[in-house]
Amino acid sequence: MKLIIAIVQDEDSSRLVSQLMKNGYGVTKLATTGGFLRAGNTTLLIGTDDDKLTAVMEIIEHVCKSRKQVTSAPLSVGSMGSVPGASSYPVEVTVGGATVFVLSVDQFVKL
Ligand code: 2BA
Repeated sequence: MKLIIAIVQDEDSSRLVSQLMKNGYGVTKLATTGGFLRAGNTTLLIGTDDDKLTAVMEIIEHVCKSRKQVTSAPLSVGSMGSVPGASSYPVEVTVGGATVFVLSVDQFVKL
């Protein structure tokens, strides 16, 4: 069995959960925050049999679109890190489609 941890954009999360549920997969949805953008995203936990992994990946890939987003990054000075009070500058980053981790599950029990 596999545990798929998929970090996706909030905009894609409802449709992705619907598609997964429609195809018979169990899903847990967590509200999370990305460390870089400090913006909300969604993390889905999907436990499934090994032979369904590819099918789940295809659904995630089909639903989750990558987007450009402009954010502000703090000015930093070498190893000193960000400068308090200093202005930030805009950077364009590509977010999404999905950041996916696949873990092998030793045991799955419902008590
Ligand atoms: P965030 O950390 O908010 O990152 C959002 C997007 O910002 C990233 O998209 C990437 O395009 C960009 N980005 C991240 N760190 C950067 C940096 N140091 N310099 C320039 N651009 C940077 P994704 O790579 O698609 O990641 C989307 C979200 O997935 C991340 O949100 C984070 O919540 C999660 N994530 C990504 N890689 C991860 C990892 N190795 N471990 C845990 N979570 C991860």
